[in-house]
Amino acid sequence: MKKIALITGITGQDGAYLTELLLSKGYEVHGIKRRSSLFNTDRIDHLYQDPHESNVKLTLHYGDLSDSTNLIRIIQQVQPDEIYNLGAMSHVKVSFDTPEYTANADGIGTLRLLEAIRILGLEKKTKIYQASTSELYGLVQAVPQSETTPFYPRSPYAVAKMYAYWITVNYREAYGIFACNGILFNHESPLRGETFVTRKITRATSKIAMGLQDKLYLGNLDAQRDWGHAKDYVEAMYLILQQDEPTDYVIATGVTTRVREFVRMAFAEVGITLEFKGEGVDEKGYVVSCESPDFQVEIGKEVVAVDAKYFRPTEVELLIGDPTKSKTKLGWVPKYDLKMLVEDMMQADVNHFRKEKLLKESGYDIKNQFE
Ligand code: NDP
Ligand code: GDR
Repeated sequence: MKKIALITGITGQDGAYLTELLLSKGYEVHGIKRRSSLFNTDRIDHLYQDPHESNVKLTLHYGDLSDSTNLIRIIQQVQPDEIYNLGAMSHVKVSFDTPEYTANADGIGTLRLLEAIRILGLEKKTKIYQASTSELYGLVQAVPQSETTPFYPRSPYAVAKMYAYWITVNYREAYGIFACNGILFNHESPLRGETFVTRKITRATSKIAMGLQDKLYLGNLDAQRDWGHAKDYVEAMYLILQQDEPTDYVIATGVTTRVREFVRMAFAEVGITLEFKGEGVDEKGYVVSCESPDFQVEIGKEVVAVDAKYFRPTEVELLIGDPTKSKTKLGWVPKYDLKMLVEDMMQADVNHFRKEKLLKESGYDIKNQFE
C-alpha cells in the first residue's frame, strides 16, 4: 500500500533530500511551507508537480509550526502514515537574537504536532520523526557522544530542541505514539543554508579563487564538528521510522574536524594551499601556493580573517558522535566521508560562481552579501 508522508521544513536542506528519497520509494509526499514575500521553494522546484494533473505525488500546504489549528487541519486532511518534523529556526547564532521565537517554533512546535496526532486519534496510525540535534550535548560531558551521554545545551536553539526531544519521548511513553528522535550531528551539502559555516566557506572559497571576493571572515576557527553529508542522513531518518519499535538514535560519522581544517580542505579543492598565523581574533589565513591554472590568487595574500561578531555568547567546542547503535540496529551505512563532502560542495559552488562571474562580466552585478 502506498504510504503518505508529511514533512515540516520541506523547503530546507534536509526537507529537499528527504522528499527526493521518499518520492523515489513511491510515497505520496505532503509538505508544509511558510508564506514568504519571495519564492522559498528553490531546493524542491525540480520536484514540482502541477496540482492540476492527476496522480500528483507531491503537494505543498501553507502552514507554520506556531499555528496549532493549521497543523491539526493539515494532518486531518492528509492522514499521514509518517510525519517528519524538520521545520525549525535552525541557526544556533540567530537563536541568541530570537530566543522566544525559537522556543515557540522548535520547542512548542513539536508539542503542537504531537498533540495534533492525539487530538485526531491517530496515535496508532501516524509515526513521527523529531529532528533532534547534537547541539543537545553542548558543553562536553563525555566523548564520543552517544544516546546515553548527558545533555548540556548551550544556546536558546539547543534548549528549545531539548524540550522537543523530551516531549517526543514523553508522548511515546504516555500515549504509545511511534515517536522517535534522530540525534543528528552536523550534516551539510550543496543545499546547505548559506550562513552555516561549511557553506559560507565553500561559497567564499569559490569566489576568492575566481577573484569575486577578497576575504572570508569567520568566527571560532577552533570549533570541532562531526560533519556528514545530508543525503546520507535523510536515509537514516527514513530507516528510523521503518523499525519495529520506536526509539532514539545518534546519526554521526565518528570523525571530528576543526573549522580551520575545513577551510584548508575547501581551498585545496581549487589548488590553493593556506597557512594560518596568529591566534584568536588576530589569526589570519594566507595563500602559500596556487597550483591550478584556473584559479590564481596572489601568493602571500590574506584571504581568511577572524571577526569577533561571529563568536557566540556560549559556544559548543567539540562534537564527535558514536553511531554504533544506528549502524548495528538500522544498518545505516553512510556513503560520503568528509573529503567527498567538501568535493561535492566545492564543485557545486565553483559551478555556480562561474556563471555569476560571466553575468558580472556582462554587466549584471549580483548582490547577496548579508550573512
Ligand atoms: P534548514 O534551516 O535548511 O530548514 C529549516 C526548515 O524549517 C525550512 O524549510 C524552514 O522554512 C522551516 N521553518 C522554519 N521555521 C518554521 C516555522 N515556524 N514553521 C514551519 N516551518 C519552519 O534546516 P536543515 O534542513 O538543515 O535541518 C532540518 C532540521 O534538522 C531542523 O529542525 C534542524 O534544527 C535539525 N538539525 C539539523 C542539522 C544539520 O546539521 N543540518 C543537525 C541536527 C538537527 P523556510 O524555508 O521558509 O525558512
Ligand atoms: P552549528 O553550525 O552551530 O554547529 O549548528 P554552524 O555551521 O553555524 O557552526 C559550526 C561551528 O562553526 C563555528 N563558526 C562559524 N559558524 C557560522 N555559522 N559562521 C561563521 O562565520 C563561523 N565561524 C566559525 C561556529 O561557532 C560553530 O562552532 C548546525 C545547525 O544546522 C543546527 O541546526 C544543528 O542542530 C547543528 O548544526 C547540529
